[in-house]
Amino acid sequence: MRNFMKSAALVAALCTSGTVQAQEDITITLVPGLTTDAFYITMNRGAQAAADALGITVDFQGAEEFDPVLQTPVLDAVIARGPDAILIAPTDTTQMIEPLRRAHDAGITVVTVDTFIDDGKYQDGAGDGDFPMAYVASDNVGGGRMAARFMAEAIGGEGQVYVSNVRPGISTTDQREEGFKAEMAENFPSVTVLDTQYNENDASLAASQFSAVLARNPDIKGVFGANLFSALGAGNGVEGAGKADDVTVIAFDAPQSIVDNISSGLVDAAIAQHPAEIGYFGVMAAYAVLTGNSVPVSIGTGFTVINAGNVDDPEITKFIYSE
Ligand code: T6T
Repeated sequence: MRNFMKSAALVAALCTSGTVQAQEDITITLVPGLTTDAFYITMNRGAQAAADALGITVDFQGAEEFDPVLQTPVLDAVIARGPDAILIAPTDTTQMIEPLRRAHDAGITVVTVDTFIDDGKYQDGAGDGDFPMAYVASDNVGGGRMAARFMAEAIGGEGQVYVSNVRPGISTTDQREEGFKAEMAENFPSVTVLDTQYNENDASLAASQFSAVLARNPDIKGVFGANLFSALGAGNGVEGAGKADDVTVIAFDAPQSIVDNISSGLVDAAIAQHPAEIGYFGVMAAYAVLTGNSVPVSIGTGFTVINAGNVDDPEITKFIYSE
């Protein structure tokens, strides 16, 4: 029955004499990494803008923590309701392949946003997780390289730094760390990158990890917070240790709290992703597939760097994430 209704929506969408037009019966569900993260709240804002433009329905269903064990039952419930497409930020590159295959097998179009499954190269005939139709995201390796360049410049090209990260197995944050380390190794050989500290998206843990790293390495020069919670925690840890004048914090992501830390001088720079763009183009990609059009298998979205020099510019602050 569900498949019949899906085909009816598709036929309606295709009978448009060659023009793309609103199809009120197309439904798409956006499944974020977690519902309470300003990054995904902003992504949903972009997704809703695209839904309004197309006259379709997009809903937002997710878990409260970034965890494949919690994301899977949410996804199963979404599959049972049978939307035409699922846009999802999978919370693990391998553990979310089989749950997402269930969506694909049910005839639901899968597009991944922000994070990917498998190797992230879809529709190339290789790998277990080849079935999503598109991946819409920031260039996370490139973003990690940018963070390394800002860090190296701020610390004078030498000294010890570390990456505060979430956990291995998340495509985005793995790639940011990879890019950060590659840039340091290739272009800043006098910077030593210490062992990564994994915080499970817990900013308090990230803050206490800074104290522990500082105790072992009193000359530590910098911390790269590889996502919102890592960066927030790193900044709090540096502040709590009274090291704001000595330790550089480079943040990935730009909620208001991190932007406030730029204004106060605690954080040197934040690499703001464009999550609204990810949501907007994710919906557009799914809609294109559902209406019989081809889509690029990979769609890259932009960054805006926020620092003390531009933190009050409205052209920049429009990229601060919604709360
Ligand atoms: O950095 C974003 C997102 O890109 C990443 O995949 C997970 O963490 C965030 O949601 C920020 O908390």
